[in-house]
Amino acid sequence: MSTTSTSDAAGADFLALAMERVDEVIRTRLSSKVALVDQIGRYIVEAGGKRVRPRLLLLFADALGHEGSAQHELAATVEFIHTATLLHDDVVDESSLRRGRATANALFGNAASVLVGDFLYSRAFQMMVSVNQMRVLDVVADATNVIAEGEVLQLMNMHDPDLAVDDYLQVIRFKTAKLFEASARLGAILGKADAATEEACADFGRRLGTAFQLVDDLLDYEGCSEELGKNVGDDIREGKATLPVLLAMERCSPEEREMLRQAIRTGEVEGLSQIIEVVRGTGAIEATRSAAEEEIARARANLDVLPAGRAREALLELCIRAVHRSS
Ligand code: GRG
Repeated sequence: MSTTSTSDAAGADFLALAMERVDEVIRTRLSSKVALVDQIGRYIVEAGGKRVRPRLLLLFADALGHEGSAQHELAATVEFIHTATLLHDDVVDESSLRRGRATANALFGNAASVLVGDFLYSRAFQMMVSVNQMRVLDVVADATNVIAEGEVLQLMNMHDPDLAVDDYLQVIRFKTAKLFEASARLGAILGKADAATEEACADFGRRLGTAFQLVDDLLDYEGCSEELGKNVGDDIREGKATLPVLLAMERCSPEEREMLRQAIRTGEVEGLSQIIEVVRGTGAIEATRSAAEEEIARARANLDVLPAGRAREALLELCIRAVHRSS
């Protein structure tokens, strides 16, 4: 075996071990005496998920020399916040499929879903307080507030076929990239990074998160529901103008443009397969992937501030997976 593959394997092992500790924290912190909280919390958490945000936090903490247990507590904290946003988002979007299963709202109803989201969100705050660092509270409180703003901005942009690309980008930086940024920054804070290093880590997270959402949005046109674990075409069904459709409208024929505009305005998609075909036919999916790749290239440049080693290698691997994924 080559030296590189040995160190890659060591890198993967250390992360897998750290994630086991995080899963342990998640299981412990999920528990509630209220049966329905316990049931829905476990339903969504045990459905899995890629756990990208906690990995990001652990990798920056490791790269910068942190060895304590605060990393596991905070990694679980960001995963709880992420899970709370998914529960709320599926209610807002009336989604029926998530992580390859019926959504919690489809199974337990909207009220229970929102309230258990509140439980996870407030439990996350108890967890972050337990770490006893003012900067941590500042970063997490700020991130959750921006995520909520992003979701409201998205609501305001709904059904607008004239949405500007910059306004779309602002939404994804708020609703998705902010939690990636916070996760990376928290790792840097635990690693006692200086201000410039912390900013480089945060910038990496922000750019990775932006690229991640761009890919999420293209998979809604390119992917298949079985692999994605959620329904394809949901965005256009909700009247959401994402980058693939915004770019497609710049590239297609006037008749096709009118069809796409009408779908965004009304969310009526009897011709969903035709819409998907138009978006695919314009090359808008490849263009969106290129935009994600450019963002990733800028993200990677930040990694020069980290010492070479297993964590930096794993962060590079995370970049590749963020763009080349099917779920
Ligand atoms: C509770 C703070 C709070 C806010 C509520 C509803 C809402 C405001 C925000 C929703 C934000 C949201 C769902 C953004 C999309 C983020 C995204 C790309 C989700 C999918 O993430 P993955 O692919 O999911 O990491 P898995 O299932 O792998 O964990």
